Amino acid sequence: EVGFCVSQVLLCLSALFPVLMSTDEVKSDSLLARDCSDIYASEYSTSGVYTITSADGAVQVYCDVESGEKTDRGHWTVFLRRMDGEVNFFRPWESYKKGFGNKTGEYWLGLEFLHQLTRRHQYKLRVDLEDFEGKKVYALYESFSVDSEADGYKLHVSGFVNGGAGDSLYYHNGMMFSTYDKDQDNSGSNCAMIYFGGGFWYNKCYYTNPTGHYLWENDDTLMDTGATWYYWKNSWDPLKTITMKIKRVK
Ligand SMILES: [Ca+2]
Repeated sequence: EVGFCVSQVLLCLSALFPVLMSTDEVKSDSLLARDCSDIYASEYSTSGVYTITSADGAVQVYCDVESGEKTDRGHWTVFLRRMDGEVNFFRPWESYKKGFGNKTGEYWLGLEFLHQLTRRHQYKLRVDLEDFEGKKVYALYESFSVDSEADGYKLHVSGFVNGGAGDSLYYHNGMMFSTYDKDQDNSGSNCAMIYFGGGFWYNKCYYTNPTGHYLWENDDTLMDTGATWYYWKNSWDPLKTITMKIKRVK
């Protein structure tokens, strides 16, 4: 809450003393932006890493300005990116809570961040997929939110729109988040452990595993443990790229 309060105070101060605190002195983008929508409104025109303010202070995040149809383009705050296997996603609860990885490459932004954003505003979710042949599809969910840690960071998604990917998240709706060291899934065993998964809203266990073991090619001899989205091709084949991104709904 501290970071949020600080930005509110500065907003008030700058309103009261516009001469003393000109907007130039306030690093407005980093201080006032709470997601990529706010940055879009001011200066940005290319996808890339931007600084925004979370409840815990400044956070770097990848903003996507390209995805979407003409009337719905950009403004996406990316919270998961898999693209080359350079980051290890087999990580404990604390990592998934706080976030990890490389903002210019693969990363997980953090469950607490997702909760803090989606408790205040309504968000939609877009999942972009690419296979090893370069084919791209997506899935859109008109509503997306994540409960508090006390409630297991439970996932809520609804309003599916098919961009060719099919709906693999219906099976995960209403699930709590699980990691290898915090089993809140519906399986008698531990989904993150048995499938070498990272962290996810595992059920018993999954129809998508975007934090799964990264595989560099589609090889039938490999086990079905890859970063996958079953309902695209009704297969467990690993995908080359998976990104999950959210956008504030006005
Ligand atoms: Ca279990």
